[in-house]
Amino acid sequence: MSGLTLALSKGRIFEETLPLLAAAGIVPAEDPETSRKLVLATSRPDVRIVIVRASDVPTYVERGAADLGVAGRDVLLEHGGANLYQPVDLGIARCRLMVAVPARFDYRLAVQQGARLRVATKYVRCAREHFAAKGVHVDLIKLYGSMELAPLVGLADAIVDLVSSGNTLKANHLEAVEEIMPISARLVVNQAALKLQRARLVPVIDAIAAAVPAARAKAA
Ligand code: PRT
Ligand code: MG
Repeated sequence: MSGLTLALSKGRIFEETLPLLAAAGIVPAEDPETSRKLVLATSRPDVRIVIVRASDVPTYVERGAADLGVAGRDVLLEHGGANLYQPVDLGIARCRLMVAVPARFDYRLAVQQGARLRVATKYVRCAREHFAAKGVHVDLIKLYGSMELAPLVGLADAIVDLVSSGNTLKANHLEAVEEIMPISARLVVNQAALKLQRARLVPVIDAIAAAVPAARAKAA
């Protein structure tokens, strides 16, 4: 392939990446929310966008099916992402990975007493590292979504999930009790493509990186 393929997920990543792409002269020809197409042409004949699940972006880029992509730090940490070049923190799709419990559950006391906690999460890897570093014993329960439900039905004592406004926790009578890490989305680039497509890739990476401060100021 002589052109560039960019992997993006629908929703907040796509929306928040748009102004950064525009700075690199890349404007998608269609909106993935309304079109059902998975391959989108752009204003640049040498750049196309593929629409994939957020958690699949590292796989597409690592294996060279896409030359570059945008993925959350959460997704990259869970995936591993060791073979991906990660040149730019885009500062978009910001949130925090947090431990949350039902309002009636005394997390600090349970930790102090050395209780074994049942923790439901999609972020098993990050959760395991966090609790191991704290010396807290946990049974991790892998879920693929709606973690907030788990404590409500007695499946878990706590959850590890992404929080942005906090409204989802509040609506389910949960409280954030600990921050594991701040999250934002990163630009990820295939390492072989960086060598073979250098002349095309580097100006795109540089233009995106240059647009980050303005996008951040707007989001703040
Ligand atoms: O939705 P799908 O299953 O296809 O995949 P996904 O959930 O991984 O994708 P998407 O598009 O929802 O999220 C893409 C990326 O956005 C994530 O990988 C994060 O890096 C980032 N991001 C930023 C978030 C949030 N903010 C966020 N609030 N991802 C998810 N959420 C969810 C959170 O899991 C919880 O259910 O929103 C809910 C909490 O939001 P508040 O505002 O109520 O606190
Ligand atoms: Mg989602």
